[in-house]
Amino acid sequence: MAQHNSAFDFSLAQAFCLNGEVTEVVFPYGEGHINDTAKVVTADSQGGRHEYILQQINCRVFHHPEQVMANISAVTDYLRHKISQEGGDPDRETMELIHTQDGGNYKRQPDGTVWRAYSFVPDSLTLQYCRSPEDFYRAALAFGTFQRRLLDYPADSLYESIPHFHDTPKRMETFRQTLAVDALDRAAAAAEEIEFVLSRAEDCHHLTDLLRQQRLPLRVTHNDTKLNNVLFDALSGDALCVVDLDTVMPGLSAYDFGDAIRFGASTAAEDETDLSLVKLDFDLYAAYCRGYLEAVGSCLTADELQSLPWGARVITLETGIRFLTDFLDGDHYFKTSYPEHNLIRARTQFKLVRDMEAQWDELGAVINARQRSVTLGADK
Ligand code: GN1
Ligand code: MG
Repeated sequence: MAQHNSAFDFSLAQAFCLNGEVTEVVFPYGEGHINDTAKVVTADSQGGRHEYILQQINCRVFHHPEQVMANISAVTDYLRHKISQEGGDPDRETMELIHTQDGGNYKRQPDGTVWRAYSFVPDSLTLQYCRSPEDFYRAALAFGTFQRRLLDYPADSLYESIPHFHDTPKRMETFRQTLAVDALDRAAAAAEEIEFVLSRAEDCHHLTDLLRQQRLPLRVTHNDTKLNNVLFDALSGDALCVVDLDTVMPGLSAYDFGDAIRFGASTAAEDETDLSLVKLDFDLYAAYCRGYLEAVGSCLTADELQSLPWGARVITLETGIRFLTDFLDGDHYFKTSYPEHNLIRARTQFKLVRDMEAQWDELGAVINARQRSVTLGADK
């Protein structure tokens, strides 16, 4: 008997070249804040079992889904080739898009929704938090390797799937405008958080100034490097593959390093209400530095390495600003489960920023120490 959530349209599965008949659907699946995801299981005529991810692209966030899909298709093709050349297993180390029956890579439904399908990597799992620094070290290897494999990719051939995505000063500008309107009279409930943001206007410029001065190179970056965007091998525990490539586009190494720290080095969930539980875990931070620099450190410039702790501080501040803006605006962007959800999320981000500020010298020292060992060739 097929088990499924009634909200999932089974006919959709027929639009894609899935192997066999659908036997099971889990919908919604996963923890994403933007797209709607289903896990679909099929059985072929020999009784073989196959698993897929079907995902509805949020077109309020991604205005040009065809451009998002063109980026993902080009980048995953490139990665497959690179992984094969390196002697890896492309079926487990990158995502595989499943084509539609008419040869496309997405399907627009009569109701206007846009869907795509991926193979589900067998025997893989995602983590919402690190069980140990080793998990985070492994995730860092995966994100660092992803960036290293794309070093030669022609960055200007990619579409900017969300323009100004990590343009923190622009995020600040949007925050100020939203605050000025205060459409739902919510500003009073967030007075402390608003003050927190306004007093850090200068920090928002740190990375974009360096970029403008051409002191940091544009790379092909992932831009959404949450721990739960890494697949781990269920058996060995190794990080296998980086997923959620919607925002792959030109960016700074500091964005990817920073977003990973923001989420994965926190001791609590992004929406933890008890702020005394939310801390930046220094051991997790150090474990991430080790894995990331091991995978890609020798390819980064000295200024880029120095920018990494700033990436953590700026992206965490930026994400808090985005949550707070969405709270003031009436929760149109991120999925929420209750009215203060975005405010709660903003608070955890600001708590992490405070922790980073308090441990600022120590965060830099970890990078400096590893930079020295890489330069001396001792990082083996
Ligand atoms: C969104 O969809 P998800 O959960 O991977 C968001 C990220 C935020 C993140 C905060 C396209 O990511 O930028 O950092 O939520 N993605 C987009 O958890 O806005
Ligand atoms: Mg995402």
